[in-house]
Amino acid sequence: MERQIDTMTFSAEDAKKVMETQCPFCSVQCKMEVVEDRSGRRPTYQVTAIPNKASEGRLCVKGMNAHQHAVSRERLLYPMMRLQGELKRVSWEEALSAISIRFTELQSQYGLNAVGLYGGGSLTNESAYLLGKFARVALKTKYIDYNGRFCMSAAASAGVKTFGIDRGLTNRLSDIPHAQCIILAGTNIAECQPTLMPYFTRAKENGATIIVIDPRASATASIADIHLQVKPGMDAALVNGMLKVILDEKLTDESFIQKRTKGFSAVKEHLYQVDLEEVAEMTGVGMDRIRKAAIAFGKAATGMIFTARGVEQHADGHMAVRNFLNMILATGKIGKEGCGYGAVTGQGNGQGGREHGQKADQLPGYRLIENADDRAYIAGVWGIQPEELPGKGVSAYEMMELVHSGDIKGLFIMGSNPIVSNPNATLVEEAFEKVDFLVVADMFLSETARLADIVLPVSAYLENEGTMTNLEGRVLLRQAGRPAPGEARHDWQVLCDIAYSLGKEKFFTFRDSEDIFNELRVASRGGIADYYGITYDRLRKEEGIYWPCPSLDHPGTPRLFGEAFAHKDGLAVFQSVESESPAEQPNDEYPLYLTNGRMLSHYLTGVQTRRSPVLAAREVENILEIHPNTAEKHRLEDGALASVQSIRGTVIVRTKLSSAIREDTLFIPMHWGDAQNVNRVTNALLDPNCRMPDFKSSAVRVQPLAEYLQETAVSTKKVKVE
Ligand SMILES: Nc1nc2c(c(=O)[nH]1)N[C@H]1C(S)=C(S)[C@@H](COP(=O)(O)OP(=O)(O)OC[C@H]3O[C@@H](n4cnc5c(=O)[nH]c(N)nc54)[C@H](O)[C@@H]3O)O[C@H]1N2
Ligand SMILES: Nc1nc2c(c(=O)[nH]1)N[C@H]1C(S)=C(S)[C@@H](COP(=O)(O)OP(=O)(O)OC[C@H]3O[C@@H](n4cnc5c(=O)[nH]c(N)nc54)[C@H](O)[C@@H]3O)O[C@H]1N2
Ligand code: SF4
Ligand SMILES: [Mo]
Repeated sequence: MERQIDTMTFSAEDAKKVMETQCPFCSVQCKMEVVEDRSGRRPTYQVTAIPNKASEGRLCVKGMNAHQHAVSRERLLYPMMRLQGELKRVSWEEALSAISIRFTELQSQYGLNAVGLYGGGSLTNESAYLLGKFARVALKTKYIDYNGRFCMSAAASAGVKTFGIDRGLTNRLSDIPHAQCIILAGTNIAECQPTLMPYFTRAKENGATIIVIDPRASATASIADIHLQVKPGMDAALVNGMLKVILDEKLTDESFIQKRTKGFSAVKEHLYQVDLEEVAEMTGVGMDRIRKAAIAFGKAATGMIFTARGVEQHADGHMAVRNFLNMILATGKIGKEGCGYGAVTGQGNGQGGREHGQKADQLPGYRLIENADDRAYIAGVWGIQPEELPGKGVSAYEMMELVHSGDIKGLFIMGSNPIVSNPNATLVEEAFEKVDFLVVADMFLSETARLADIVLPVSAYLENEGTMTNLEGRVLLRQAGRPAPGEARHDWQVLCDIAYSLGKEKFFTFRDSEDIFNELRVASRGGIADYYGITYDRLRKEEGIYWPCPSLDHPGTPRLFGEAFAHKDGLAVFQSVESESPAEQPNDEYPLYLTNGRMLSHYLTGVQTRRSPVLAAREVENILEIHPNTAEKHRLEDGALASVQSIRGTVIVRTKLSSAIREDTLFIPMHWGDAQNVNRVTNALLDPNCRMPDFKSSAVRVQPLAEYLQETAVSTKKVKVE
């Protein structure tokens, strides 16, 4: 029953392969050439940056070594199925038929919504689009969401509410050097999008003031003129303080506010109640520093604000971003050169991945699944009746809760390692241990794949052609350079194959990724993220095209909001924001804040970067960044193993003393699983506006590991005796 698909062949005489590609990791999507030479005893690889408009010919250490994971011996080469408790090799035919039989059984016994899908922002636009279509057309389930919920949901929903559109950067990167003041809030570009740093240093050379807002003096803070070392989760309050100063100093742009926005009077009213001294107390940032930063931003003729996960991954992440947007609007710094906002998108296709239907409430082109016109349009493109489309499902972590409670009985995961990346990871682990049927499509046996009933091997970036949309909203075509190893297939092929065995082949007759893109173009046509005018041919000739691009002769839209915002009335919307503290405050038992984030050489849960020997060797285990005074107080020496506990769980990490962090705050990177997984500790409280978890502020205690083990041994003994 297997479909015949054209596959690329790799002829023996083809000893030297020159592959033009894009880095599989972050949202910059740096272009590079990888030369594979198989003429010697062992293949060798040479990587060279290709000049392009985003990275301007730079690569960071992850990009330089990305090919190592793609050619790793740990790649999955054939499908596997759990038989007598162990994952064993099976044929594609066996795997596909088992999947369709089990999904069909579960759905006929428990209803269509007994099966859920979980996608990712590393997938190409084509695969992300097809996953959304597969959920709604092949499985007819409402349960689909993706890892971008943890990444972009706060900034995306804030952009939609304030501007009427969510595109990571409102301008192209080349605007940055023209900004005279730049705020970098909760964004560590030096480690997370390193090839973008020269844009900021160039702005500084041009005289810009750089303001960094971060509880740590991060690598990015090294270029700051003003560093506001805020308490975790207090960004919204800090901006209230800054806005108050801007208002008091009459640095608002009244004509812009009047002509281009609405809702300012309520914000003004609200700011009258704000007391700068209280803000300083709440945020841990001195009044003079708040004033200095606010005046620098307010007075600058041009300016930009960038936020990332430090601001956004909180239960008030949406509102915190909206307050930064209030500051942009109040000072009229948008829609012109050197002015604008950037939600620094995370994953390689974190932008495109959030536009075309992987989200619980969404249809392609940012259409909404609960909007009757949007449903009718997409049903027409897909050749079904609008009534056949399911309604909206729930967010990523809420899906995990439904798996845990047994409401979702079968789960299909493509491009994520949720067991490590979800907050409150212990619940997810328990959920996956008891779920009836788990299918994972991955390149490696990740922590999540280890628990699957069926594992499907997929192609890597060097092998899989498709489009990716970078953080600027620029659509780029990534070519395939080599065949997938073993029996691995492309994500989109896997989806077509399962649809075929479910008897839904007539909706999934695609022969290549361009075919899918052509359907996506039509599905997005007239939507907010309109790709209709973008074709593979154009992408081959032009160096990427900024959406919206509604027609074949449209040049694309590098800068948004020059004349009007995307709301029907053309106006941007102010929103007054309360200064709230995070739900979990330090107390006697858990006296410290814990936040978390990234380090340069690893990527997300490390499934890929740990398979790259050069990257793996740079950071072999997880660490705890702790201020020397705090370490002393808690009897910890540099290099000692420590346990960090919240009410949810414990993580074990090696102490690294650092005076760059606040004394009341700990920082642990997110790249490790199992006992080193910081998400065993993090808080799954969700933002009511966008369902972003409160990843970056938990109350914890810390102690030497030996002490912790002794205590737990005593308490387990006690339990046993009782
Ligand atoms: N090397 C590397 N690069 C990556 C990734 C990776 O895993 N590794 N992942 C990619 C992805 S998917 C993403 S989403 C991006 C993430 O990019 P970033 O959001 O820049 O990364 P983080 O390290 O999570 O957080 C940024 C900073 O926020 C600070 N922070 C923590 N809590 C708070 C707070 O309450 N307020 C403020 N203002 N700051 C706070 C942290 O100290 C940290 O320095 O990076 C992308 N690039
Ligand atoms: N504590 C804490 N937790 C966090 C965060 C944080 O800052 N702090 N950040 C959150 C953020 S912003 C994000 S984006 C998430 C990400 O977390 P995850 O969604 O777990 O992302 P990855 O670790 O990249 O896992 C991707 C998996 O998909 C595989 N993969 C890569 N490319 C492809 C592909 O093209 N196709 C398929 N089928 N598989 C592929 C990889 O091998 C890997 O196993 O983590 C979130 N979790
Ligand atoms: S990780 Fe990001 S900055 Fe580094 S090479 Fe890849 S795309 Fe470029
Ligand atoms: Mo992310």
